[in-house]
Amino acid sequence: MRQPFPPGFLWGCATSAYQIEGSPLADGAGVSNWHRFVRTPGRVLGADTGDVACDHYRRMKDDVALMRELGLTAYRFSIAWGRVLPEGSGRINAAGLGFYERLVDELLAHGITPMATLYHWDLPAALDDRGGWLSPDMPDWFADYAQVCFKALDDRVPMWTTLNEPWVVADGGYMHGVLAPGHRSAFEAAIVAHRLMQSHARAVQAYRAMGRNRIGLVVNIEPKHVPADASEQDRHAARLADAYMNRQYLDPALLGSYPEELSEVFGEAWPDWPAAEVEALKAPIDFLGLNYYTRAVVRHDAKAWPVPATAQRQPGGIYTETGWELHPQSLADTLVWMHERYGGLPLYVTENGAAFYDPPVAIDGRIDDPLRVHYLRTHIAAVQDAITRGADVRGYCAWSLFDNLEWALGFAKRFGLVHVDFSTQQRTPKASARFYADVIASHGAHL
Ligand code: PNW
Repeated sequence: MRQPFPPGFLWGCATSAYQIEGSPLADGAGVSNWHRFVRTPGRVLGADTGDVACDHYRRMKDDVALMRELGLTAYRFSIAWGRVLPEGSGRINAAGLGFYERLVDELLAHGITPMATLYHWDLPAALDDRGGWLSPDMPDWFADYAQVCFKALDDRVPMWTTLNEPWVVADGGYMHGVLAPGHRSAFEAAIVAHRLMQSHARAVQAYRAMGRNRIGLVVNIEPKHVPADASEQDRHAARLADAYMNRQYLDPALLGSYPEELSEVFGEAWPDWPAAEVEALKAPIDFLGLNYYTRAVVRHDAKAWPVPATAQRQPGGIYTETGWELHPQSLADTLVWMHERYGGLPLYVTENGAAFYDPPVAIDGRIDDPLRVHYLRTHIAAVQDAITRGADVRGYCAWSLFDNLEWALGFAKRFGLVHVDFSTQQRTPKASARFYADVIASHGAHL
């Protein structure tokens, strides 16, 4: 028997600024690293950009009305740093900040809890020019920016997150280079990981001094499994993969230490950080956010870098359009693992969803996306399993409210519960949006 979802459990959708807003330079905003990256030939599929995206910056009121229609009780969005501080530090741009003030007011007027993320990958280009996440000044810049946001919005925003998926920032931006700024260096990635966690800790400390609500960290976790006939070498590779992707950020933030496997993963690129500096990465947070999409079944692979492991395709598995295996059981297991390893902190699923091929809008205006409905149903049930197994899970956000700019994959991959026609900006709720609305209306009883 599954326990019912607790009273007050939040039902949300998540988005991020650069992926949906458009109008990247409006009202005095500064250029971001992504604004540049999408203009670098060969970086983004189809040369797609966030110049218009879902035009949410201009359609915000209608979009919040749509959230209300679906019955969302929470909305997770991110703040574009360069709208607030065009040069990344120093001068505050009141007009840019004003957009988020209006968004938050609109959400509250519709009874929707705002969940604000300070950093979802769009860095002011002016800071990138000064070293970006490699710079030892980043923790100061980030803490200053965070305080501007807290000061303006903490009276209305009950839940904050510092960083979205620090692993993706370091790995995508500085190790493999598929995301902005597109560097490829293990030496840089190790430094960036450390600067990210220093910045997180500094923002949390600033919040403890001036905030009145709750602040946390959002990580992406992908459990690393091995096949039934795994060798000791396969198992070791899986442990390295787990340390690199799943514990590299949570351990310092919550336990004040880096996983010991990281020196093997990074080799000569792993800096010998002073113990006191590592201990200082630990800061008391109020909740953890989990972005969960898939698991990986890995084998040792000497050619893979930096972790000598590659994921094996599972015969009979269901795969999404981004090549991710559907595996809801791993969501339940991950929530229980986080609960046990990190001291029973309140947990939120801050992203969960799937890109599937969607049929075109039918004549009657409906879009049937049965695979996405199946994905959501099985994963929300997995959240309920985790609650039944004792994890303190307090909310769920589907990724994503809209089809949007899937970073380097452009607009080709659709994660939305709401279809967006990018030539007309017409929004059409898919069957998955209707399904989710019914789940919300029944507080999880109609799965
Ligand atoms: C997340 N991985 O990114 C991001 O937070 C979203 O902005 C993004 O649109 C969404 O997932 C869908 O991709 C991830 O390789 C990117 O494990 C890569 C991974 C995980 C999450």
